[in-house]
Amino acid sequence: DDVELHLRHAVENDSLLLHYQPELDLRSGKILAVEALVRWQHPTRGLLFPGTFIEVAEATNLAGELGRWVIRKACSQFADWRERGLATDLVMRINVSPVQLVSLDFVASVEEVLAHFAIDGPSVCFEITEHVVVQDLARTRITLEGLAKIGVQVAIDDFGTGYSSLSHLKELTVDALKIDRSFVTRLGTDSDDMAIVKSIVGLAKAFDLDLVAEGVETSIAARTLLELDCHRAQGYLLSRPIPPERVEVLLAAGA
Ligand code: G
Ligand code: G
Ligand code: MN
Ligand code: NA
Repeated sequence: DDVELHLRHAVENDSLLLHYQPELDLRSGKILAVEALVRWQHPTRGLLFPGTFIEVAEATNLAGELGRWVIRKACSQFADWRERGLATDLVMRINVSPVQLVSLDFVASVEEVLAHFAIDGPSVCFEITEHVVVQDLARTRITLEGLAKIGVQVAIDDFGTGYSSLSHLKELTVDALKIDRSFVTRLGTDSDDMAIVKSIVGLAKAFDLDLVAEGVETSIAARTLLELDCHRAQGYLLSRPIPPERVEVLLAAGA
């Protein structure tokens, strides 16, 4: 339909763009990573968020192309920051869709992009959601093992909201968990959320995984995370997703 046609045009003509949301160390305020989030500069409707078009891409055969565009763009940006000395220890986090994860040439295509931009595997982390993982566990496992071989990191996004979080930890090679924001937003005032986050901190320790809290909107949530020994955080309190020029200002300031 119309959206599909326009989206295809957007992918082909570079009218998509990436914003980046910083992830901070709550102890030092340093930026540890950024998450690439796609936007569409629509000719008449203005700046569109992925909620309005990712589903269209997934429902058509555009998800693969869109996904490849995002990976290439994020890596190109990252390489540029590296060259300018802005991203020495930074990790670039990139969301990937189910279609990408089950694609047989995904790992090879990632390897090619990394080589092209001279980026080392561990500097890149793909975020997969639990809902995605359950769709084709066997195929997903093969892809994740391939990524592990080339040193690329994988995080389970929206952790805690999926159907079988714990079995995923046993069956998949992952490096990090991102605690779903529904457990984080009211942290410090809601005792159930406190118990849930505490147990996820324990899981991450037991499986030796990096842990990131998303959806940090208040200073009491940030303080509570520190008390719970979860120091990597992302959320509106720290920064909204911002255009690359604004990330550069933060990186240059040594944040
Ligand atoms: O950017 P926003 O804050 O509106 O993100 C909404 C949702 O879209 C999030 O769940 C995010 O993971 C997803 N998303 C953002 N960018 C991408 C992308 O490049 N690829 C995929 N597959 N999902 C994305
Ligand atoms: O599913 P994923 O984690 O990729 O989602 C990223 C989305 O979360 C983006 O749409 C981003 O704008 C949004 N987001 C980031 N920080 C916050 C926050 O503190 N509160 C809320 N409500 N949304 C956030
Ligand atoms: Mn994400
Ligand atoms: Na998430």
